Amino acid sequence: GARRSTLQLYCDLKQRTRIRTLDGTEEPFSGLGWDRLVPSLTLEELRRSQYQSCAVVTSAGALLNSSLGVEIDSHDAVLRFNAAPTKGFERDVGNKTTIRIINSQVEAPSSLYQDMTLVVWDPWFQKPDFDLFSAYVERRRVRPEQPFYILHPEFIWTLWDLIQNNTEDPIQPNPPSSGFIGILLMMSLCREVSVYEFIPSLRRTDLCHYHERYYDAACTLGAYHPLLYEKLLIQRLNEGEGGELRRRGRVTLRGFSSLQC
Ligand code: NCC
Repeated sequence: GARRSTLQLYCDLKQRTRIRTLDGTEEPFSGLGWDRLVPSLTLEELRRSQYQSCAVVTSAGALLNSSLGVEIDSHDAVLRFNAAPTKGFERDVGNKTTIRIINSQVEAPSSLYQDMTLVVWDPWFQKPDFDLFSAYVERRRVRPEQPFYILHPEFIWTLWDLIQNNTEDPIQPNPPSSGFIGILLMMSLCREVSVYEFIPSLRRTDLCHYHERYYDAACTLGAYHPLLYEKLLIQRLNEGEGGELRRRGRVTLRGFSSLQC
């Protein structure tokens, strides 16, 4: 079919992306008193006034030797993933972390996760891939002041539908990567979003993460997650100049609140 215009694509994403976190009102959580366990403000209420500019920092090896740290930290809010550190890598990735998204496989109690909003996800509630609930309850008890959310699986699968609906090939029936989830989250919370090394720059490399010596091209291209299709979709939304993508690995996206649909 004819390729839809970029604005139509943006508006489709805006219309269908509704951040949903576990609010404790559904069974079995309500029976366990989770409506009192979850933070009283939802993730969106937490940020009632939108951030002006946000950075999404992937964990890609191509960030190494990028010297992007100062640029990344200049954003109002910075999103990072899983166990990706800043300490020792400040020059390349900065050191500000406003929100961290972790998949349920990643252990929560860690000094990496202090002083920020934490968001954990798992594709299933009935039978989660990993038991995230006990760790969640424990952390809410110990640090009730820290905003900590569990994304609703329905939100995760809505994002999967978005990717499939904008892709001609049938994509694998596995959840999107944390990276894609994070990008859509920040498009909901910010007026403009800079995404770093999701679409590889000239520094593209098989180095999986900037912080460890492990080489696997699947980290960048995908195997389990429909990562390649996520990237093709995000590339279509890029409003930045080609040079920014090639040299800095930066894609510039509009936040949903800046769109008139
Ligand atoms: O590797 P990961 O992802 O933590 O990376 C976070 C996000 O950055 C983008 N990325 C990463 C590396 C790379 N070379 N290119 C990239 O574009 C991706 O968008 C990615 O989502 C995950 O999505 O949660 C994932 O988590 C890891 C792992 O569980 C955690 O790192 C543990 O700390 C998964 N790896 C394994 O399970 C072995 C990975 O598949 C997905």
